[in-house]
Amino acid sequence: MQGDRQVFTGLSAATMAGGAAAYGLIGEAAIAVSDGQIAWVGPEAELPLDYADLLRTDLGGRLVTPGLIDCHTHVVHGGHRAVEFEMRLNGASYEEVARAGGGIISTVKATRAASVEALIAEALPRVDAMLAEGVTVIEVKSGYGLDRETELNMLRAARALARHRPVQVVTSFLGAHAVPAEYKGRADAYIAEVCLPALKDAHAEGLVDAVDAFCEGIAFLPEQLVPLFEAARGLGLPVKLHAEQLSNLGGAKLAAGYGALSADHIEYLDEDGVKAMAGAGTTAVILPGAYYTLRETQMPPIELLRQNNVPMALATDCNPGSAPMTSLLLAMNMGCTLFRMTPEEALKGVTVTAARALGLKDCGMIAPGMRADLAVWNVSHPAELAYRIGFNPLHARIFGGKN
Ligand code: DI6
Ligand code: FE
Repeated sequence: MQGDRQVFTGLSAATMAGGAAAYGLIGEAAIAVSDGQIAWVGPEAELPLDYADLLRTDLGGRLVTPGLIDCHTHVVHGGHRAVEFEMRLNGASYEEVARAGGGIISTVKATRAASVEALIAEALPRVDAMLAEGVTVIEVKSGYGLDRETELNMLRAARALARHRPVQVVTSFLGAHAVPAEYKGRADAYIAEVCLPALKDAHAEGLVDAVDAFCEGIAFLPEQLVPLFEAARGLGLPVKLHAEQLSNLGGAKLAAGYGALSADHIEYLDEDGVKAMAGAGTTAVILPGAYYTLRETQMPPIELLRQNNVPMALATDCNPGSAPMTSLLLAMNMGCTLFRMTPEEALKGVTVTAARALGLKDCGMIAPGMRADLAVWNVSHPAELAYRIGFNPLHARIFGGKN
């Protein structure tokens, strides 16, 4: 690294910081970095004298965006479900897969069997794939433990990722992801006896940044989540929700009532839910990788979200069941091709709006005072980032001013 204060020149900057130009684009720009933060950004010709003598790096005309933010992942988990994927493609029914020990329960088994060290080691290659595409912030959920100790271990592993790699990790407690076999048919008891005590302990250990849950017929009904959201409120933790993924149970509305940061998936969200989110300032997190993997046909209500000014983020949902995906660039492409989002909405969705979905105020834009998280791309136009399929044009990744 080249010192604490430096200037990048010879670049165009998709600042994502608003303004008249699409992408907040500034051509022939310069970015001054000081103490890990962005000190100045603007046309190179207007670089203030204060920065004129600093070490300069010419980026050869490349595009610079904020570092990308993957705001919804289950990147920490044990094992994989490729065999189940293969069984299904060979004609096995859902029941046969379940009888052979497949589904979410198989991931719970593998995750419970793994040590914290093993969970970290399994997650790191997936994290590396994300970082290789310019990701500088990753949200990581628990939710494959479904017992106190394993839920805490998943969050400990998530926190440790930020000690192994130059990346910010934001955690979500997802104890209410599924009802474990030992509580089958007793979801309320599971919440009271396992989820709430585990949340309290995880919070006391500093492991929780937000509380998430899966609101669905196969998981938890809205009224079953009230005690969890009340507990989150009591602890001063923000909430978010996997809502309206497979059916409309009014989850997004419940979450909005608690001032949720985000409602995620939302394929089956209706206008009522959109309006509730708009009123609460809740961000929509769009997850096209799960839609694709499940061969869903119900699209999230993109146009309604637009009309109601609900900001849309995009994420991988990286998980072993419905989205074995680590590419945020591919999520951008899918958001455009499958859901007709624009390339600018897609780039906002993995930068400024993703930061908002996580309640982060110091990243997601190239603007003074933001942490100097930057992605430098071998592309000339920002739309190229969502346009290409399976091609990674990253030239360099800078986290907190360091590459
Ligand atoms: N929604 C999903 O699509 C995943 N979890 C969730 O809440 C599925 C997780 C899995 O199958 O492992
Ligand atoms: Fe998810």
